[in-house]
Amino acid sequence: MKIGITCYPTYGGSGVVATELGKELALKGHQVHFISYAMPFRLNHYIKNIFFHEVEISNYPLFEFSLYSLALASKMVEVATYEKLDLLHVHYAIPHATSAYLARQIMAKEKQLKIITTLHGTDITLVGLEPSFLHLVRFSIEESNGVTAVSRYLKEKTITNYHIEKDIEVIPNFIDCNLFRPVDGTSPLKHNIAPNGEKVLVHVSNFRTVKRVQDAIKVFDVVQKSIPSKLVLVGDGPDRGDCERLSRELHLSDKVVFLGKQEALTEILNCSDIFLIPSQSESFGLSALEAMSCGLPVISSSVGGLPELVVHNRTGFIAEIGDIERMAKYVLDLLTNEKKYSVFSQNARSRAVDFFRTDIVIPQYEAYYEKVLGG
Ligand code: GMT
Repeated sequence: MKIGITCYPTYGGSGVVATELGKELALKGHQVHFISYAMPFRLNHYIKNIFFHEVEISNYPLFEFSLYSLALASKMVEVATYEKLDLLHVHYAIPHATSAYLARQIMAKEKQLKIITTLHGTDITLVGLEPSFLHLVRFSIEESNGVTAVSRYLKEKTITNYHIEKDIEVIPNFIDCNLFRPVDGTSPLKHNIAPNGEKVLVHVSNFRTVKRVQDAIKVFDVVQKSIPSKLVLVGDGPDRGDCERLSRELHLSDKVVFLGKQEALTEILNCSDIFLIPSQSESFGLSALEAMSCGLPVISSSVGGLPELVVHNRTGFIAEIGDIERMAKYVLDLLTNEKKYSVFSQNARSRAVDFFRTDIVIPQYEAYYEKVLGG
């Protein structure tokens, strides 16, 4: 198949999923054309069957506000026409699904371009609900030829929030279990972070308010009072300054390590013992899946799609949003019981391998493409 993929190219789960999907499809012989304003960050080397088409944005003085959605639609038309695309698969509804709809309308006389929209999270649960976007998002979803959501939770939310009548297919996020895997032995990074054999808690996110990174710091504060430990925070975003301030206020500056955006995630995860994801909203929790695949038990909040990923009392623990004491208790429970920790660690890895492995999930997308193209 010839597939056009549009996503946000910067750090963020939806871009990661879209890029990894494109890479896997290309490996299977499909031709994949990424259409976005920049090269997706995980596409950092040449890969056979993958092409990138940059959306150029005109900065004519009259256009005080960027016309990205329109420029994207134009590029979609151009690529779909000249590369003879079978379908456009857009990730994150706003504005990608709307641009794709426009592209399809422009091409309607020459070609029946099919559009698949994958819903990821805040496009449905937060941004899309803003009055200025609600009608647009609803329309763009209804007009897509196919719609997928990354969890059952997100599917239900979409149906209730937008009164969607269209059928939505749940296709979960996936993980390359050969890349994200437990690695034995101590790395120089581990020695650097925890020179005295401290336990390591880790959190990875884009530091937006919905991630509640401050809760991770507060959980760690309780934990470090009982056992020698460190907290590694990976990523960057709007709440980072507040998190740094909180660490200083709690006198944790020498125990909380801010690593910023990192690409060597597997190495960092393999230096860590427990993954924290105390989010206020999380439609899936790809970062938690990456950690589980490396054998890390996950302590999460009970929101969104997290309970579809984390199995309470088996691969980790789930607590109410903001219940710092309980989350800390769960962390301590695992870190002070080696046998239990090891069982949870193996369970976490098995769950990633048994349910979310790339070669289980990618065929679901291929089958869905076939279905939409045949429909
Ligand atoms: O919706 C967002 O916050 C953005 C999006 C992203 O680009 O990071 O994240 C969402 O998509 C990920 C990939 O499907 C999911 O793993 C995240 O749970 C989801 N984020 C939220 O729901 C907050």
